Amino acid sequence: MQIKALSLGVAVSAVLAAVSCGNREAAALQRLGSSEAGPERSMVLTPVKSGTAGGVFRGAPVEIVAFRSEFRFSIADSRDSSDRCTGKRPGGEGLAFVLLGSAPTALGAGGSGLGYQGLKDSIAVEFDLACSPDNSDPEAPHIAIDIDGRVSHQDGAVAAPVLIVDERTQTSFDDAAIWNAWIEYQDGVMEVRVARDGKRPEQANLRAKVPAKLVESRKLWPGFTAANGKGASKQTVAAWQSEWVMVPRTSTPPGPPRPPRKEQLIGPAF
Ligand SMILES: [Ca+2]
Repeated sequence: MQIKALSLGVAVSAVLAAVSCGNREAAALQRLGSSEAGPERSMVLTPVKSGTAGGVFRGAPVEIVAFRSEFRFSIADSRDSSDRCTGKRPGGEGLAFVLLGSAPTALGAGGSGLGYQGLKDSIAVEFDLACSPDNSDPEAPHIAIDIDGRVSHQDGAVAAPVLIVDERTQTSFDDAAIWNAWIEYQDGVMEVRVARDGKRPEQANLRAKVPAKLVESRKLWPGFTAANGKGASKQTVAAWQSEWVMVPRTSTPPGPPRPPRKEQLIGPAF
């Protein structure tokens, strides 16, 4: 609990210019907490230091009806353990892909809050490394969808957490390899896929109905948060590309649909 208190209200630390692909205007990235630019336009959300929390958000909002986002991430150099169950996996707490309904000015709670807990009016996909009994976490790395800054799987998640563990090797997305994640939203349904081999799985790992009002037809700041607890990992978003399906223009008669806005704000081209 001490870690959460320390991490609340971390102020904006910097605004980084970022190159966008195929856009009329360049978007910027807004950095929070411990995050820092890494090599090849990656973003290191947390260093290998316990108690740190970091985030990075699109500096300008999008107004969308649907989207696809793909990102590559790694969780490496794990030290000690943030896990408070029996498993004691080494490393930090994990990271979250966040869609925030207000301009990002501060991180949420760190530690088991992943830098997301307490960020109201939002929806997130968590990639949780450490079992946290107060959040009703399973004893293994898992993904889940959280809303309104609530990370407890009893009161916050919109679907049961899904374990991402290789049964044979017991490895997961904390194995220091590059993992890919695909997050897609359309018509009130969110799908999440993860893979270690870079190939988008046909079947979603997690598919859930989510409140459309948290995503559609409003100003939305997408980004990432991450945190370390007692243990620590270097948590990096190596690349991030998105296709935003923008809110249609209102005109009479209705004009042709707008093409999705494609952009890559982090990392080298996919
Ligand atoms: Ca956790």
